[in-house]
Amino acid sequence: MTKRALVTGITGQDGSYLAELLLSKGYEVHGLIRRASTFNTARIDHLYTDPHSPDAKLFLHYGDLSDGARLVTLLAGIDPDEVYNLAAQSHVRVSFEEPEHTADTTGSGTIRMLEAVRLSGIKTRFYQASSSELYGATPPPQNEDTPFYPRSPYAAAKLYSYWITKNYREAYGLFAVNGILFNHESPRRGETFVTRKITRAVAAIKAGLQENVYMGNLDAIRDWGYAPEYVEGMWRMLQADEPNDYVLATGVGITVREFLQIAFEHAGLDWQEHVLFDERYLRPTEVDALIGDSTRAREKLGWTPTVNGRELARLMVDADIEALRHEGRAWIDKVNLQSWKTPTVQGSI
Ligand code: NAP
Ligand code: G4F
Repeated sequence: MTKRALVTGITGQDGSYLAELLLSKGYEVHGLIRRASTFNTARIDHLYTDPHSPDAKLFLHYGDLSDGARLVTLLAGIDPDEVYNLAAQSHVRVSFEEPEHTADTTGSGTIRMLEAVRLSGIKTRFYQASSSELYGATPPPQNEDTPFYPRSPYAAAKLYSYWITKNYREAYGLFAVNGILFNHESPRRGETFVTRKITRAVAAIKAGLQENVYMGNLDAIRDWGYAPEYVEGMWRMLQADEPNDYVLATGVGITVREFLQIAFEHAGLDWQEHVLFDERYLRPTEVDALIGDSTRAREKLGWTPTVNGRELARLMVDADIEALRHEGRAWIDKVNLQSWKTPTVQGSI
């Protein structure tokens, strides 16, 4: 029997890798996408085939986590074996500027999905994209027993989602799990998250297209892993005999400063000659240090990460230098629209 999965957030970094993984395992994959005035499917275009073809395995459906009725209709129609709820306003800094929207999408969106599962009467397994941001001010190492202390509207919204997922597991016997994922990156990472912002800047500076990059707090420590390995962990959580919550992390924490240093050095550049400070990239409340202990996932799921932050910096610089070489003018134009060159173009992200 072909398994069916529904992925919300399929157009995002993780959604695209998860769709690839599920298709490679023979799943029929359904993705929720938002209607936009321009195409927003660049990360999954390579997976898409004409839905009229008998070989089609990937199907996209318009919808939004703010529209509960639509979610019920979709779930009832698709009747998936597995649901991966990855959709969210996922940017921490932006959540301070759009706290209400973040609460609606990143928080209430989860209860809409869970209610859609319950009201549609389907039998499915449910993955919730929880986050190491939940730990916030609690010092590392952090594991499943570490107390939460959220430090942003984003983290507070994810805290609600974490608990409501657990509640539906206990109240309704739903096979629902929280993946408490530490930061994970890739060449597909959104351009305004710090790793990608740095590696794109390195590529542009190396090519002589810009001189500087403006950054915020360089002292923050993050446990950066590789996104394709983390979506494998998500899938493993839904294959377990019993539902449980799991941390996914490498256990290696490095500062933003060290990531910068490695990324610039990899391209033969000195970061101190190109990095400037702009307070707009600071957060009203910062998360100083996240370093995860993923013993439970390693022991119970056999999940083992192989790429840490230092290796990622080099991998992502190589990918951005190659992308610039390959896409040429189009990539440069995209660079020019981003905030690091002309900080007035965009908001404080
Ligand atoms: P991402 O690249 O920002 O992708 C977010 C996805 O959510 C996009 O597909 C986006 O659609 C969709 N989305 C946003 N608002 C929506 C709405 N109202 N209705 C429907 N879809 C909506 O995020 P990611 O890095 O792949 O992360 C995936 C999930 O894991 C997120 O929930 C994130 O908070 C969580 N997480 C991420 C990390 C990490 O380090 N990456 C760590 C822990 C947890 P558009 O493409 O149309 O914008
Ligand atoms: O890359 P970031 O924006 O990621 P952050 O805030 O850690 O959140 C990411 O990981 C979470 C998991 O822990 C996810 F839940 C969330 O969805 C997202 O994927 O910032 C990382 C660090 C922060 O301490 C920030 O203050 O980098 C620091 N930073 C310094 N300068 C900067 C900048 N961050 C950004 N985005 N831009 C800067 O110029």
